[in-house]
Amino acid sequence: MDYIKERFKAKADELGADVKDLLKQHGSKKLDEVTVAQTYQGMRGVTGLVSETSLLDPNDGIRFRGYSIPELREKLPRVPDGSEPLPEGLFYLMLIGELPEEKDAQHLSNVWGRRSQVPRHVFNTIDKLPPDTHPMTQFGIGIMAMQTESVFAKAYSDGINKKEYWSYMYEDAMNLIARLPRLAAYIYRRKYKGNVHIEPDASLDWAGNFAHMLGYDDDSFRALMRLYMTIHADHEGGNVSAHTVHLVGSALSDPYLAFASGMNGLAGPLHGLANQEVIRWIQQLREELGGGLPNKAEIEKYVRKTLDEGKVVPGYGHAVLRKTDPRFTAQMEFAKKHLPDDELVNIVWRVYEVVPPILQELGKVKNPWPNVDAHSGALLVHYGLVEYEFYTVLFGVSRALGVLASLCWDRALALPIERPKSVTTRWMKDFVSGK
Ligand code: AMX
Repeated sequence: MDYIKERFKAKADELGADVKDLLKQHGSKKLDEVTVAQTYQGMRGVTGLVSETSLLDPNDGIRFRGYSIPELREKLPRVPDGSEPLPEGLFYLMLIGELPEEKDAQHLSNVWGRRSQVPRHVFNTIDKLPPDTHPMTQFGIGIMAMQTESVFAKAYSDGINKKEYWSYMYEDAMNLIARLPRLAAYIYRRKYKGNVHIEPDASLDWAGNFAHMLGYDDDSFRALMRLYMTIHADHEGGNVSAHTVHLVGSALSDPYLAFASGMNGLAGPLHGLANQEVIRWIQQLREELGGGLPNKAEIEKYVRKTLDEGKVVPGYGHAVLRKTDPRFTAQMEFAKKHLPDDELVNIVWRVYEVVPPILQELGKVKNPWPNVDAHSGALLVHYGLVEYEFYTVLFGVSRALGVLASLCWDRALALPIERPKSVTTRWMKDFVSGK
């Protein structure tokens, strides 16, 4: 057995025993109380899920196994002379719960490189779609087409002991992560680069090779891709994409089916699609003003117009966060180092000065600060990746790391099928009137 898989199994056995103990001793202890409002309003603030890979603090932002984004940028392995962490290292951290050594990240690069072959029929399926199909739709269909490769689905249909589920799920998760960059690059090159494809470079790391297959071989773009793939990977368990993968996986749907479902959630404009919306929104602002760097008064007018039209300001707000997203800050730091004079990036920074007080003024927006999506598009545009409809696919490739590591944990801990209770408004009215 691969040594990382063995380590995972040992950690899972250990935690499994802890969980058993926890349930035996404290299983009936109350964690929370649920209000009528929470039931109607997206279950906000209800603690009802376990996700081992990361934990979100409303003020400090995301921590992956206890490590913040600035800490990860310092402590995770990098390529020689590299400035940004390797996502392989983050995956190891989320899966095993300990910081990896360089050789562990390298090992994952090699394993994923070896497993990265995408079957021909997946490309053939994508080729049948109208070229203007949204890249996220193509991505979801491509993942579904790849489900033919699920070792879990095959083993389950052959008949396996439930104690072995985790092992097949793990194999599927590793294969899927390995293949996603190739699939995503295929979709990009087919739609935007005349269907001319670039062969993988086996000497590169997972994110570096992804950048290469997309057609961007600049060193700082590769660094950006490593950072991008790291910071978008996980945001605890309740966000739409992570929760969906967990929910669908709980029915023992294999990782291809579960992950494709999560990607359909990521494709929503209030979730992952916000990154494309941000760039579209800024481009419209520029068009209205005839180009150039808008001043603060012009931005303010545009923001107010957006709100008056009953629209949200994309890239701002969050269901859990209550401060500027550290993923926004990490990208801002990257931009200050690599592209401080870029005009679009400077617009993003100026928007950051203007939007929060306006949203605060509304009195209802719980978090007026920028989230991850407010910055990512401007960085990509700088390097020439201007096709903003593709941005959520990049987010999705990264998100695979967190949600699939989590799915491995779900099966290793033998979590049951998820099935919360729902009620009707009739039931609710009877309940509040004491009937
Ligand atoms: N612009 C305008 N209004 C906003 C707003 C924004 N950026 N963020 C929140 N609001 C509004 C809500 O629409 C809601 O209005 P309503 O009562 O009239 O329906 C009110 O403020 C209260 O909302 P909230 O409790 O602060 O937020 P939420 O938890 O319901 O929603 C989110 C969170 C992210 C969907 C919301 O802030 C939003 O729509 N933001 C813009 C889209 C975006 O950037 N999404 C990406 C989030 C990160 C990610 O998943 N990738």
